[in-house]
Amino acid sequence: MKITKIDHLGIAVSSINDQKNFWTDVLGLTFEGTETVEEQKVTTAFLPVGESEVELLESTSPDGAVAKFIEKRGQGIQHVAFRVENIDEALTELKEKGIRLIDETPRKGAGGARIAFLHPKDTSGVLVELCER
Ligand code: CMX
Repeated sequence: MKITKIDHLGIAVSSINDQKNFWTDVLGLTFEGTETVEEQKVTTAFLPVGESEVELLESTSPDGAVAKFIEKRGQGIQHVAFRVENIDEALTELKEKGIRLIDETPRKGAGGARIAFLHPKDTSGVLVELCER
């Protein structure tokens, strides 16, 4: 498995509209609009930072992963996403190594990426996303 970079940090927010000022006006990152990913029950906003990005995540439903995360822990880093060269190979390898896969096969993420999540119980408590673009 080859990880090439941190693709993005996923940050759960109660409202992209209410929270984006810090990331844009204060930090000076560029807001490039939003995209809703129904399958993940989120609206996302990517803000590029060098070769990586910050992804603001707003839930579209009270039973979505991001809504549950905010309910339990409040706003904050919800996942770390690593860019991989070949997500199918990576998932096969991780499964062989006994890592619990939330997604056995890749799903479609924002920006047309192929994504899959690993269970935080097997990853030092950090929800890890693999992402192939
Ligand atoms: N980071 C770290 N730990 C997390 C977590 C997160 N984001 N979300 C949940 N957990 C922990 C919980 O605290 C809990 O730990 P304890 O048992 O010690 O309390 C454990 O994982 C299980 O949590 P749960 O409440 O029983 O399970 P949930 O129903 O909340 O599901 C998870 C957790 C990770 C399986 C679910 O959120 C998931 O499938 N996530 C992947 C999809 C996703 O996050 N989509 C949103 C982003 C989409 C995008 O970027 O496009």
